[in-house]
Amino acid sequence: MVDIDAMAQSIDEAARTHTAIRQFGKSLREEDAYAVQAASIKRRLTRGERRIGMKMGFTSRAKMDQMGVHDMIWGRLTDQMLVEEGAPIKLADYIHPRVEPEIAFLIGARLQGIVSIAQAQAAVAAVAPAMEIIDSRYENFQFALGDVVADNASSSGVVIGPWATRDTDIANIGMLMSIDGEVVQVGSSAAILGHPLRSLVAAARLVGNAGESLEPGDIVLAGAATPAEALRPGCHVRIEVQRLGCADFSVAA
Ligand code: OOG
Ligand code: MG
Repeated sequence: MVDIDAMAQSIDEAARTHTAIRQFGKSLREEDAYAVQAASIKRRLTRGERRIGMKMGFTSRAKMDQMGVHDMIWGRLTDQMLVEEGAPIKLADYIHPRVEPEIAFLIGARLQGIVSIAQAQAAVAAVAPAMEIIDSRYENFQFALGDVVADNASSSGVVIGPWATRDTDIANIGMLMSIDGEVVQVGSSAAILGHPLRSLVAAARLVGNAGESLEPGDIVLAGAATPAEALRPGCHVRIEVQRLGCADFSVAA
């Protein structure tokens, strides 16, 4: 018997106290792992956090190869994860955080289930350059598929830049992430399933499988286009996305 609630509590505690835990390992099946994720998010919502959308994971080859997981996954975002520009984050609030370049969608109309790229695009209100701060709750930032799913796909922080109109062409735009002025990752939005909108199509299907939907006002992260980079004390991180502009945040010294 898998004790979903006990696992959810242990992951939630790990996140809350910034303390790494042992991996559950390969015996945790994907289906049970999503139940653990849902239960651990429920604990956060009970504490007063608000759901703001979802994130896709492992939608690029670069991310799959970096982490050794080759299945698409998803996680839930809450308002507590939003990082405001100009308010430095503290490393002490995390375990071993990393940052990665992303594209964010703002949902304008309900989207769920099997949809076409055109339908997905029509449901988008706006797109933005973004970064995700991921922080695995497992020792050494290592996990099997079930582990990372249970851990809400390592979701930890979200930085969103200015919103652009939904008809901005994002099929193949340059994405450049720099730390303290030095370029650390360069990629293209095309690395995300060939087109970031395909990630939104997958997002609609995956939340649909869970009996949920993407609602107006939701944020959806399409998944990183490049590998993630470790955060260091005092660093300043910037993402620059062609046609979409920039987003920034810093880490307290
Ligand atoms: C899991 C989350 C993957 C992405 O953008 O591919 C992800 C991890 O890498 O820890 O967020
Ligand atoms: Mg990500």
